[in-house]
Amino acid sequence: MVRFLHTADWQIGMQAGHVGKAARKLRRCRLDVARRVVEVARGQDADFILVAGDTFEDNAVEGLLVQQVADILAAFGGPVYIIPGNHDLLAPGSVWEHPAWQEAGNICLLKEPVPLEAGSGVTLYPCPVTEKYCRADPTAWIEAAGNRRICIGLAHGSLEGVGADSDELPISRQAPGLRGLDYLALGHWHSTFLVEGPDGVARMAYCGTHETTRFGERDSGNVLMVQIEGRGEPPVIAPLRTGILTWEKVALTLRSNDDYRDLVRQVENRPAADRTLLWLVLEGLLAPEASIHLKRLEQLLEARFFYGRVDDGGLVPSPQDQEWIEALPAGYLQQAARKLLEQAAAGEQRRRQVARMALEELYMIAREVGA
Ligand SMILES: [Mn+2]
Repeated sequence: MVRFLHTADWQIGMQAGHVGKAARKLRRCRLDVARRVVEVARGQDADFILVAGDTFEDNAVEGLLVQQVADILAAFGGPVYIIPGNHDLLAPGSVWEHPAWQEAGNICLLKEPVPLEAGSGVTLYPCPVTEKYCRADPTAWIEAAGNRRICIGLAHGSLEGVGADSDELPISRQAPGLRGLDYLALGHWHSTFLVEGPDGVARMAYCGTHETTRFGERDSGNVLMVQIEGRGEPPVIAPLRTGILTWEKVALTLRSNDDYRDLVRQVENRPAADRTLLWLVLEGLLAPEASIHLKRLEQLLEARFFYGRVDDGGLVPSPQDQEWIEALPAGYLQQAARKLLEQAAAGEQRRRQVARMALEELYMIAREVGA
C-alpha cells in the first residue's frame, strides 16, 4: 500500500500584476500555502510528495525564492519527487541548478525520463519538461506493463485534444492503460480534474494549483491525497483544500439609492474579507447618492479586503433632469418620454413605478444610440 500527496503549479514568483497593489501579498501567500501543503502531507502521513511541474513561474525567479521553496519541501522530511514543468523547464541556467536542491537530502529532482525505484514498493516514471513547446506525448517512453511494483507516472502537459493549448505537451487520455501505470500525476492545468478511463476509474488526475491564481479559475486551491492498495488496484483519490483565498467576480445592475445601500451593506458584512479578492462590475444608473456609496465601497474594499476592484464605467447618469428629453429627436420619441415623465411623477403607485422603469429603459437606449 502506498499513500502520497500530489501537488503542482505553485507558480512561485508569479508577478501577479492583475491584482495591482496586492501583488506582493499574493506572492507571499503562494509561499505560505506551499507550507500548508507540506503540513497536509505530514498530517496525512504521506509516504512521499509528488510535485508535477511549474513549481516556479519561470527560470528567472530570484535565488532567494528558490532557497525558500527548497526549505519548505525539505521540512517534509520524507521523500519529495519533483519534475520541471514548462514554466521552469530543465535547461542551462534554470532554477534547478541552485545548490539548495543538492543540499536538501530528501528532495529528489527527476531530470531524466528513466524509471526510478522509490520506497513503498513504487516505481516512478518521471517525464521532466526540457523544451518549452513540444508536440510529443511526454509519457510515450513509459513501458510499465511488465513491472510488478506499483507504477506511478509524473508528467506535465495538456490532455490531448482538450483546451486551447492541447497540442503543447499532449498527454493521451488513455495514458495509464497504454503505459501500464496505476496512477499518472499530472501538472499544468490549474483546476483539479480527475480523468476517468474507459472503465470509469480515474487513474490519472490534475491536482490543480495549491492556491487560486486568478478570477474565474474553477476548482483550484487543492492538493490530491492518493492511496493505492497494490499493483492494479484502483487509486483512491481525495482532493483536499489548501488554498486560503476566495476570488469572486460579481456583475450587478444598480438603479436606485436602495440598490447602492444594499450593496454597501453586503460588502460591510462580508466575512473573511481579508482573504477575499472581490471584483465588482457595476451597470445601471448613477442614483442621486451613488457617489457617496461608491466612495464608501472603495474604502471598504481597500481597508478590509485582500484585494478589491470596482468597475463603474457601466453606470450612466440617471434621468433625473429633463435635459436629455430635450435632446431627443422631436416627434414620437420625445412625446413618449414626456408622457412617461408625467406618469412617473403622479398617479397610482404601481403605474408610477412602471412608468419610471420604462423611462429608465428609454434613457439607457437613448444614451446607447447617442440620440
Ligand atoms: Mn505548465
